[in-house]
Amino acid sequence: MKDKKIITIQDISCYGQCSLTVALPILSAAGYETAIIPSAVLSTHTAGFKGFTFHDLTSEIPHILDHYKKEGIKFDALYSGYLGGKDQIELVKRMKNEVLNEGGIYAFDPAMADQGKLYPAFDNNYVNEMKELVKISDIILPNLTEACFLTDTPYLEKYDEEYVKEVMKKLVKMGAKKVVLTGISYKEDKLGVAIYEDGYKYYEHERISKGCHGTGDVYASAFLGAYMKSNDLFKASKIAADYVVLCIKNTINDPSHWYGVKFEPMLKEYIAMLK
Ligand code: PXL
Repeated sequence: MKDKKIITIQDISCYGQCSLTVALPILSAAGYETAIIPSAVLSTHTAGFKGFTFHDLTSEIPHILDHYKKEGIKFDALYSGYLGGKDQIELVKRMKNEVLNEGGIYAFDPAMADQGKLYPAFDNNYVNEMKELVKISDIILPNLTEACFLTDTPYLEKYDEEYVKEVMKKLVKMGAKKVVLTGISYKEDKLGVAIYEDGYKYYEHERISKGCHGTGDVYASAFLGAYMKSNDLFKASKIAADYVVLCIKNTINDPSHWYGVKFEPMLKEYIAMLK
């Protein structure tokens, strides 16, 4: 069987355990050749560090894509995460058209908001443009905040299954083929993933803490690695959730590690789950 290749576009936060520094090791551990397009280079992520640097790489991306087109370089999956700005949305569309193999998967992690708020770099204009990527996504992996922004739904802290189903249906109506909605909680001590494919499913697991930074990126990467092996949305969602729980458990007792999760020592458990 031909080995599968993935291309992912997201930022390099040089320090802080998110985006490419998380996606690349996890997808490599899952066994995939993974190419990267850095959307921007930052000294750190933007959630908690003061005075981070930001260098936008938008102008370089068309040249990279032109080169791939000439060389006939193509991939079995495209995974987009944190982008450097709204001009890159058009470039992600171009990537789907030009570097994704026929039958390849576009996995879209909106990576723009959490806990009811947009990340500092983004505004409503960006949200509106990001709706274009919902339309062309094979699998969208938002948290509830991102799903609410993308569907113009008021964000609620307490909600029921009907509310979650409604948000997911809106994403499907907009064009997303499958939805994996993370961080859904119906009970105080539980957290879970809501899945919408032919119908609604929910995988519930223990809640370890209020939440750690970077778990969205760990989740999306671990999900894609598992999904490309099994084509089973529920199974991949569960493996990714179980892995994130292990990573959080491995981190919470170290208060100095507030900026990300120590996912690396748990990679062997992730690999075992994939077997
Ligand atoms: O984990 C999402 C993320 C990725 N990249 C950068 C971020 C964030 C979240 O804050 O700031 C630069």
